Amino acid sequence: MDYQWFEPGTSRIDSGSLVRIGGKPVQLTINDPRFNEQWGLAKINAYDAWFITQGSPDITIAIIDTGVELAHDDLKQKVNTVDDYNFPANTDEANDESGHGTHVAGIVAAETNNQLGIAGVCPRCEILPLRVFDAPGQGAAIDNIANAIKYAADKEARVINLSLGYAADQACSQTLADAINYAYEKGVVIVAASGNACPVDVAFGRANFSVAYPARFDRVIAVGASNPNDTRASFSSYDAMLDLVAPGQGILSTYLNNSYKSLDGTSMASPMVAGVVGLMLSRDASLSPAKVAEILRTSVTDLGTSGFDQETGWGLLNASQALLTTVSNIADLPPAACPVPAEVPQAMADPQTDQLFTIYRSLRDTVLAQSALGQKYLAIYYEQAPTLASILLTHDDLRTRTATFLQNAADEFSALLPSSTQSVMLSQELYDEANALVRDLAGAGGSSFASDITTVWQELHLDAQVGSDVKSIWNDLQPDPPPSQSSVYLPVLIR
Ligand SMILES: [Ca+2]
Ligand SMILES: [Ca+2]
Ligand SMILES: [Ca+2]
Repeated sequence: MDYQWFEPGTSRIDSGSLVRIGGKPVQLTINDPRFNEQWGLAKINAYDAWFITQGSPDITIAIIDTGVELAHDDLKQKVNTVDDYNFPANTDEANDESGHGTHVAGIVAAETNNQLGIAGVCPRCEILPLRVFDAPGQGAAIDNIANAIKYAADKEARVINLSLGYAADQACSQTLADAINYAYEKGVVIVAASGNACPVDVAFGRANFSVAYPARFDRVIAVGASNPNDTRASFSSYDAMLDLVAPGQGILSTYLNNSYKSLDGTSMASPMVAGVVGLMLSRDASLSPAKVAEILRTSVTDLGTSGFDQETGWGLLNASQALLTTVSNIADLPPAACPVPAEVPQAMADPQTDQLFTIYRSLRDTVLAQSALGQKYLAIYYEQAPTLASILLTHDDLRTRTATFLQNAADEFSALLPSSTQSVMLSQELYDEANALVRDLAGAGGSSFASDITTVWQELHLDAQVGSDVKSIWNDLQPDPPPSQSSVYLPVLIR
């Protein structure tokens, strides 16, 4: 049976359930060829929701991220290219060089029923791309994120998606809190990722799962990731500050160079909620942020233990139920302010692993972040970090081997640091250990993870470099001049 793609308003709702038109079950034919791979849309009842509304171009959803690939065939009709902005570069074009923001944007509102790629949660909503991340693999300055939040509110975006953040045991930012209050008081609904476990922390058994900033603020809806089994995705951060979960594992969406990619992360769960909020506001533009949060809270599908629980919050996002739920007037939440009154366990530390962390952080900041090649590898690492964390959390042997490898390779990595004059040869033993580990990690992840990690490993050609000085290997690999230094970065990124 083929049915047309309904214009909004052609179907009716009665007493809380979908009406069958002409007494027959009505179907929407979604012709996006990869729609069937979008398990998350089925989980949140997006299909049922689209009988009620498919969204309105009057509702703008700001994506504060790495930018959006503006020319992507499944997005280009949907992006606002008048008001888009690149904050670190101070230019009026928020194109994406990393892929993350393009992926997030497709989840929210990819062009739907265009016989191409995927469908978006809010098919007719508008996307406003705001770029706050610098070069691929680099961070985002808090000032830029705060400015982007205020800018989105000034441009009358009704929803802001923040698939970014930093760990809850880092200092609370009042600048960020002020920007959130500014947008909230203008009626903007702010949705953010709860955070992902950091693989290096996981490897050493000291992962911090507390809900990250800015999701931690009450006025920001904190979204964790669920998996196809309706349980918390293993990498997904949670505590009493979590609001709800949405599908965030194996999520297919738009990606760089007009492509599509499947990724894991609370970064993928947050835009599911942002898209549903877009649908809610398309139906009733008068909803306040407080009302939206209350409707989301009361319309979820409960998971885990009955009622609120820390791992899945209120429960699983339910798009159609959210559109059928109404609430009476509800007061605004008190302003976001630092510190957030909630206990955050400090990461368990011991001097030996602290020393290793110092080496790997320096490697990230003073070596990898300083070259185009290093940035490319960092971007891939950030993107695949939730999958890597998930593998390490579920495979004890791989977790132990990763920690052992990071310990064994510390001398080699230290030799790469600018402060080092040490010459360290890459040994056959270390190469073999790394090779076996990469192979086994690749085998434990999905195809997108396996493909990324294998590609990087092959590109490094380390098999031909055994016996060479590790510093000269790296210098030979990256002839690019170092990029200019820029502002202060968030210490941990949810990506
Ligand atoms: Ca499409
Ligand atoms: Ca919150
Ligand atoms: Ca529950």
